[in-house]
Amino acid sequence: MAAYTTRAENIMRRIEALAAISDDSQGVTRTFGTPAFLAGSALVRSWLEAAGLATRIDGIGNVRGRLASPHPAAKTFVIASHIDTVVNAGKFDGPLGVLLGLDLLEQLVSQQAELPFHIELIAFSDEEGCRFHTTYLGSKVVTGAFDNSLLQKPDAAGITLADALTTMGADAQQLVYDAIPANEWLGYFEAHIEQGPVLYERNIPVALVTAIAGQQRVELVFGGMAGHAGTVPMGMRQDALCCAAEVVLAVEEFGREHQQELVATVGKLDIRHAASNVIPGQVVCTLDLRSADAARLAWAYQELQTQAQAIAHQRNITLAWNLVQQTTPVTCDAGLNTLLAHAIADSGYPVVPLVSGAGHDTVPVSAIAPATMLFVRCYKGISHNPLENVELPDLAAALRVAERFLSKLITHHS
Ligand code: HGY
Ligand code: MN
Ligand code: MN
Repeated sequence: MAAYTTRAENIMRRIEALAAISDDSQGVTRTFGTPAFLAGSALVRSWLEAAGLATRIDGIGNVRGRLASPHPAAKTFVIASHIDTVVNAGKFDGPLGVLLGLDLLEQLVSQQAELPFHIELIAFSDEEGCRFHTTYLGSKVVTGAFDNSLLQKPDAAGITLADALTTMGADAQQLVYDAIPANEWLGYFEAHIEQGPVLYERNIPVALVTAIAGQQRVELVFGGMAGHAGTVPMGMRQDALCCAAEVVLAVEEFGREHQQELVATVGKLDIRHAASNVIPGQVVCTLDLRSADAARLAWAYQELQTQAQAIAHQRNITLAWNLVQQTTPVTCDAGLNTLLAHAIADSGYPVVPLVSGAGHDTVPVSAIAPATMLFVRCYKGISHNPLENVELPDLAAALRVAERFLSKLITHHS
């Protein structure tokens, strides 16, 4: 275990070095295409190059490193996670999976292992979807699921994704060639922090992910009537913010009522042309709705839309309900999960099956390839927060399990 601890210390140093690159002097923020994002990508690429991998940055900004098998016709096994972050993020959400994967490949290179399949390590460029509110841009390109209409999506400043790619020096016309054809995929492995409290509560370092919840992300635009705060009588107002506030509380109430099967969150709220002496005329907010059960997710989506429209109607406010993106719940591959479960057990840990409430790049990948995920304990399950933390022994444990898993996979295919 001492060797794994030493290797884990090296991974930790890299996680810290990447976390030091941020668009925000206070916290960790590297959203898609920003200067910090580009600097972070360049650093990760330099590590992949130093490891001896054939590296490139593709048309959507993914950093990719390939370790070829001597058998050209072999399939490709992808080890990946993401290096973009939310705003004021933690250090581990994404980079842990990329840099743990890099360590695995460094070992294979140093052993001059003859691989029965190619391995591609990918640092995906936009899992969080913070800038353009569409997740998985990087993994959708690699899986051939990228929708070119996304290129016209504007960010908050009106810059389209196509413009952002041009600024990054990326080539949107190249995207179709950046996919790994479906028939060339052998499978996919992602190590990721749990971002939930189960492993912390049960004092267990790792878990096996069995499924990933589906998501519906919605933009709600409330239209009222801006007015003078000093002259419009209370009974004559069409206050878009008070309407949005009632809907936000209704979302919370609905989520609490059905908390066994779903979660519902309003994470962003923007008062357009806000001023303290103006009755809010337009308010835009987001809804993030998730469930591991596809039918219940669809039902909850309709229920909340009906409730929100009724509140708006009763307040004489218009409501535009714009679905921004949705993903159905996915299940991880039984065969790969069996191998991973054996690797966990052989490493001396209990095999804990967990459903992920968080989305991951595993979601688009699972549409075309067998995929499996290893969860790593994080402090109190806190994530999307600077308090996010992983202890060195848990990182060493995850590395040991992941290396056992990869070794089993190589043996299985040799
Ligand atoms: O929002 C999520 O589930 C992930 O962190 N992108
Ligand atoms: Mn993540
Ligand atoms: Mn995240």
